[in-house]
Amino acid sequence: MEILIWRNLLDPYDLAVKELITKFEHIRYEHKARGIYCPIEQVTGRVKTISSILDKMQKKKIDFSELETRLEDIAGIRIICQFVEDIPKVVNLIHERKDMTIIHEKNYIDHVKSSGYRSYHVIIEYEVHTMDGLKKIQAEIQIRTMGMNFWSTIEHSLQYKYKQNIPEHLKEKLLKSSEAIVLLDQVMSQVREEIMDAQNSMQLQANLISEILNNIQNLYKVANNREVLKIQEEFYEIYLQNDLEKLERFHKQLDIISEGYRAQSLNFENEEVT
Ligand code: 0O2
Repeated sequence: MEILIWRNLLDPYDLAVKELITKFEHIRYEHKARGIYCPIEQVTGRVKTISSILDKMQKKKIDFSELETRLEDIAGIRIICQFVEDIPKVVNLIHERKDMTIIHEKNYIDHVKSSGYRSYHVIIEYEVHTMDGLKKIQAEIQIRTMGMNFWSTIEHSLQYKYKQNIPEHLKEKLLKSSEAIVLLDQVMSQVREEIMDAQNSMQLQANLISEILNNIQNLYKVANNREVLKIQEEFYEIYLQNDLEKLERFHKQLDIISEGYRAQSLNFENEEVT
């Protein structure tokens, strides 16, 4: 048996986790920037600890030579969604990607585990560039709602404490609470439209305010100070009214004013050249 240098083995997985988190967070960023609801609420990731790898190898009788092929979750990404309906949307997002190939999927939402565990797993093949060249690795993406995540985090701690031998009375409670999570997710789905509307308006308002303030800041460089001050006062007045439509109208007007100044400064530049 060769000496296994764990750092050499795990470094590409560490890179994959970092890259994948960045990529999924970027999806969130793009949605937010465009004021579109994002099915991804939160992204986390981790490289499995050596002790957890050793435990799983022992449990599943995996030899060191087959470690990277049989252990699919050395690199693990967790995507948390607000609503159950978001989960297939996230799965579709993964299907559409050209930089990750799906190996297989495990649907523990339709096929709940006997423990009560619910989640959707997508196992992907992902390529990382290292000093030694390209390396294809496997990664497990767990997709679940906030409720499902709350349950599995608690249950995971108990599994760790009781080393797979959770007492019966606790198992029962866990199963009951897992069903309660299903109910919670169902109720949240019923008010989903309203929640999404509220969140979209909040995001839209945040984007508008940041664009308006940016415009005012730019105007400050080229326009008359008194005029900019007046615009700023008008903005605060509208802001306090908490009326998204008025804010949108103000944003459009401000755009026209800024355009005017831009055109003026272009004319000025042209005059200088000639
Ligand atoms: P950790 O510490 O999270 O890394 P398989 O041969 O496919 O049946 P495998 O590889 O265990 O066996 O796959 P499975 O069952 O899909 O589990 C993969 C991961 O899902 C687990 O990794 C857990 O993270 C999570 N998971 C699966 N079942 C449960 C469960 O009943 N409760 C909780 N809380 N999580 C679960 P690890 O390595 O077991 O753990």
